[in-house]
Order: sequence, then structure tokens, then C-alpha cells
Amino acid sequence: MPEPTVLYVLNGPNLNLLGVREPEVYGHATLADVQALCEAAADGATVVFRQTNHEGELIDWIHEAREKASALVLNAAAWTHTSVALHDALKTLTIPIVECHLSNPAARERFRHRSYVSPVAAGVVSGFGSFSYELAVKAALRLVQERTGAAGRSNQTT
Ligand code: CA2
Repeated sequence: MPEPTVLYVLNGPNLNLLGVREPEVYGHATLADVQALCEAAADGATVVFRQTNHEGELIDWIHEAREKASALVLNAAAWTHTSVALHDALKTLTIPIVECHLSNPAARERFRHRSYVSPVAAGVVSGFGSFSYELAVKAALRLVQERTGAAGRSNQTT
């Protein structure tokens, strides 16, 4: 029987404010809305959706994903542009990593142009608001499917 597909969708600092502040940059959807979109896009796969404002906690979750996840969708927010610790933790993973952003950092300030996630990611989805997450989840599922031949409903019997 194939292993159930488990997608970790992890979010970095300040994303808890989504939909509450700066809607002109990040849109009106809340993080709870984004979670619902990810679950709907996951085609029955299990979604573990979390957000933290503490860098060490994100690192711990990445270590946890090493054991428990089939793929990782990561919006590391500002740590994308600053964190060698994050890069090192991601480098230990063998599962596919999809980097995800609401905005398009490449079209913003220069300090957002560097990503410590991109070099270890299978790909990047950015600039589509909450739709970026849906696309990233679909991409992650496809990558799992390509690796194992089994992504989608955890309880699929046929
Ligand atoms: O576009 C993205 O998803 C970002 O990862 C968002 C980060 C930013 O530092 C990256 O360059 C691009 C910022 C997340 C902060 O989220 C907020 C949401 C609402 C109000 C204020 C901040």
C-alpha cells in the first residue's frame, strides 16, 4: 500500500497578519483563507499548515518534515532573504521543496532579490497572491507523484 501523501506548508514571520495589514501588497485573504485554499488544492492529501514568528521553531518544523512530510511548501517570508540557518536546514531534506511567495520579491526592493531558499528548492511560485499557494501545492503534489507514483487522496484504494 502506498504511503499517504503529507504536505507541510510552513509560513514565516508576520504572515499571521495577512488580510489584516498591508492588503495593497499582500491581498485581503487571511492566513486561515490561505490554509483552506491549500487544503482544497491538495486533492485529499494531508496538509500540515503552520506559521511562526520564531526562526528556531521553523527550523524544528523543517527537521520534523524530514521524517514526516512527502514535500514542503515554504513561504519563509523575510527569512527567505536573511537566513543561512534556514538554508542549512533545508539542505538536509531529501523531499521536494517548493518556495512560495504572495508577492514577487524580484520586482520589489533589492534586499528581497536574494533568496536562501531558492538554491535548495525544486521551484518557486511567486507574485500571484494566495493563488501562489494553490499553484505551489499542485506543484508539490506533482513532484511527489513523479517520485513515488502516488500522490493525492491519503485513503485512495484503487
Ligand atoms: O510575498 C511574500 O510572500 C513574502 O514572502 C512576504 C514577506 C516578505 O518579507 C517577502 O519578501 C515576500 C513578508 C510577510 C509579511 O506579511 C505581512 C502580511 C500582512 C501585513 C504585514 C506583513
